[in-house]
Amino acid sequence: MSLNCGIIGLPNVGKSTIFSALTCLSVKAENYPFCTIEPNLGMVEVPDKRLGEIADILNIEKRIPATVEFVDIAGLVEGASKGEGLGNQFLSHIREVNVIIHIVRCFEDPDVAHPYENIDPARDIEIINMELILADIQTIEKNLQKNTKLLKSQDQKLKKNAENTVALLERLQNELKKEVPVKNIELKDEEKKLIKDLNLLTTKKVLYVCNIDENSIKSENKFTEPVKNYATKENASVIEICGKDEQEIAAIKDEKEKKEFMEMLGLEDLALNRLIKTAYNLLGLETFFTENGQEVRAWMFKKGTKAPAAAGIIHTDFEEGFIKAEVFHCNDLFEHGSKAHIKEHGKLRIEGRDYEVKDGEVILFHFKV
Ligand SMILES: Nc1nc2c(ncn2[C@@H]2O[C@H](COP(=O)(O)OP(=O)(O)O)[C@@H](O)[C@H]2O)c(=O)[nH]1
Ligand SMILES: [Mg+2]
Repeated sequence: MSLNCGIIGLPNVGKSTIFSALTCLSVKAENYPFCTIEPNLGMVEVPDKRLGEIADILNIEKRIPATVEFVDIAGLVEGASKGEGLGNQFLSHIREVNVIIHIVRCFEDPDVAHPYENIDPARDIEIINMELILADIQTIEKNLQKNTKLLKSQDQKLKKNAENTVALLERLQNELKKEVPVKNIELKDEEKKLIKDLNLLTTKKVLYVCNIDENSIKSENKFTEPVKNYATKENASVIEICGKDEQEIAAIKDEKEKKEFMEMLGLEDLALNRLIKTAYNLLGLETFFTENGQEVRAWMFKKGTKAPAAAGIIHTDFEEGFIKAEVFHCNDLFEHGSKAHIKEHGKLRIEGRDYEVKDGEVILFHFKV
């Protein structure tokens, strides 16, 4: 189970600023020996204060949060789908992510050039989204050619499948030409299956981030309204961040100093934490915990996951050899203060294969190998 977020937007909107703030926030290298961080790729811990609270009560030092991968995808400019800028290179990066974080410039700063000179968030969003739509139209065209050939196949099954695919692709193409992203087109489950491998860019969940001025946190920023309207129309999420402030805060290592600085800015929490949580929620992700006396660890899972599949997130062997799960909720631990008390109050349950794991549960899986 992993969550990959790709940061996109026009040049100079603050992508790298927000990316570097996010990635300098967190991640202890000893926990993630595998995360050789490339300049544009970083692992970020999912903020969840329950992890520390559980570990404190159980007296366990080592805590391992869930992580999200962020990619700073540069090179998206008008004409990218025709090969401008880095051209198709960035498009292939976007194909691999689960969530698109679309940064929109809502700050005025004469020292920072804007490729179109004035600040106009709706126009900027449309330029980027148009490139995504054009890229999908190209992908579909290529696939249509392939499937049109199969219409003449002697194999009836192949032929039938090609007929369905061609009809669907033509429908999607028509909608895309009207600038409707694929995620806003109603599709049956079997239709979704037909296009799954195409990895169309406009099927991805989008989180719009208004990068606002350092001065406008407390006051109204006049540029965010059009972004909110756009997001509502598209059923997308939107949050506001001041990239510059967040970067400065993230760079402060001393916790007390950091807190004071945030108070001075009038911030209760890092906007970056909100960004991570929002991306998490967008995909319907939740968290369960494991604890083995030596470490407490948070794991992300998709809402509705059954116990064996949840065990499989830890290790595939756990899923195959699943026997049962010992489960309690972290809130019961907070209320009763110890595992022994949880048991006394009958809050420790044994659950089987059909059990749906819930957010906040602490689970011990039993399995045979
Ligand atoms: N005034 C102001 N400048 C910002 C803000 N965020 C980024 N910048 C500046 O805008 C310029 C471009 O930012 P960068 O993150 O490199 O943009 P990218 O091209 O989207 O990666 C840099 O000089 C940043 O310092 C902000 O919130 N306010
Ligand atoms: Mg950049």
